[in-house]
Parts: sequence; C-alpha cells; structure tokens
Amino acid sequence: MKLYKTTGEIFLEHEDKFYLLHEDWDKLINHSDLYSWLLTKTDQSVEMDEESLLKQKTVVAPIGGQEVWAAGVTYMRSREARMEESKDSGGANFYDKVYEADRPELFFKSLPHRVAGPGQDVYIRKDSTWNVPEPELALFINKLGQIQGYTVGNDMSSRSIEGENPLYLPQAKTYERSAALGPCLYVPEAKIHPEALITMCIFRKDEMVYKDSVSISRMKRTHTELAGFLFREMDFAMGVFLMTGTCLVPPNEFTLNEEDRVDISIQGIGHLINRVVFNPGSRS
Ligand code: DO4
Ligand code: MG
Repeated sequence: MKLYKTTGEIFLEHEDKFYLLHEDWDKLINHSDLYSWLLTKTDQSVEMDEESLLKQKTVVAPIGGQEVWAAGVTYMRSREARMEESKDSGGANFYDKVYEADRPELFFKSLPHRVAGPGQDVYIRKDSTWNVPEPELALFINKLGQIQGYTVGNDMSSRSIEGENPLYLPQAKTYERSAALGPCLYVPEAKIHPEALITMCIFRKDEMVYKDSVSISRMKRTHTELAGFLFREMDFAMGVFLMTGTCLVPPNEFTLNEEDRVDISIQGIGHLINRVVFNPGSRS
C-alpha cells in the first residue's frame, strides 16, 4: 500500500484503487500495525479515480512532525568514496573504522520544514565546490521503534566540506533543502523486498549524465540494527525517518550543477524527482 500526503487530504493507494482519508498524518502513521489499520480504511473510505485526485492536489513529502536522521558508511561504495575524499585531511581512517564497528554512524539530518518533497527544489551550498545527491532507502519507524514503512530519500551532501575535515559533517549535510523524501510512504504487508533496486539518474538539460543501480541487499547492516541504535537513548513521539546510507556515489570528477534534475527510484516505492538549485536566500 502507498500513502500520499498532499496539500489537502491523504490518498491511500491499494491494489490499483485510490481512497481519500480525512486523517491527521502523524496520528495515522503511528498506528502500531499500520498495514492492517490501512486495510480497514479501504472498506470505510470513498474510492476515487487517480486522475481526478492528483489533478486536485499537490503531493508533498510524506512527513509531518518527524525528525529526519541518517546512517552513514553502510555500503562499501560510501566507505571507499569517503576515504578518497578525506585522504588529504588525514580523516580517512574514521570511515574505515566505522564501516567495521558494531556501532553505526548515525547523524541528525533535518527537521521537517527543511525537507523537499517530490517535484520541489533541493539546494546546493554556494560555499561548496563539490556536491552530490545520495540516493537512500528511508525507513519510517513509529514511536514504538517499529519499522512500518519506507520512502525514497536524497541525502544531499557537500563532498568538499566533509572532505576538508570530518568535523564539518553537520555543515556538509544539514542546510536548507538538503534532504528530500517521497513520493509516498510505502507500507508493505511484510518488509520491503530484500533485493529491491535503488536507481539514480542525473539529467543535465536533456542529457543523462549519470545512471547506476544497486540492490539494498548490499548494505552491511540490517534495518532493525540501525533502528535499534537510534532508539537506544532517544524517544520520538511522532516516529522518525531514518535514511539508511548511500550505495551510489558518482565518479570523483562529478559535481552537481544548477538546474540538474535528480531522479531516484526504488522498486516498489516509486520515483523521487527534484531539481537542483542554489538557495535563493543564501548568504554565502
Ligand atoms: O560519513 C559521512 C556520511 C555518510 C553518508 O551519508 C552515507 O554513507 O550515506
Ligand atoms: Mg548519506
């Protein structure tokens, strides 16, 4: 099942039918068995045709009051790329160590108001010379610490700032519109397919300048392990989104330009497409 948050009501998609839900987003997604709860809604709700629904409303990021957190260096590709970008700073060793350690890297990524939804702009920093999108499976974990859904995430990153000194990580990772989520909250009956593919395409004008895919099965850690560490000493009254780390990093000579278009898709969930621009309000 898929839940779409819009500028109006919530839409539920199930078996090619759409239903309109008049619910509070944060309350709805925190039901302890969300799939079964949503199934009851398909009996009670008005069935609508997709075209008239999507014409009336704009789909926004599937987030309400939740914080967004992220895991790092969970795939070999991320470890390699980060060791490379930080070799001159002497920080490369930290990435190697965290890849092997029991404790994962977890960092705060964003408050909800900084998150871009499908079709919205993501920003690159004016004080950064090397910028990339990071395509990531994002978990929705409810207030009880249970993984209830999934969405597509983009953990926009400055490689020049992080590469200069790992202590600059919060500036490399957290700024206006550095996170994107969407297009929906995917709520499967069981877990997401373990071999689901993540694909990222980057378009410059009409040309595709990057494309690659990797299966989520290549991740070194499990989803429950990441969620467990996040909930060790923190409560999330409205649940939380947790990006699970990037599995795709464009070659070192690549940096994003203004007006690039990033299309990230995950099998079973859908496409998250965003245009890249500088923040019009930047003071850099
Ligand atoms: O270690 C820094 C961040 C790592 C990250 O964002 C990732 O691996 O996706
Ligand atoms: Mg990342």
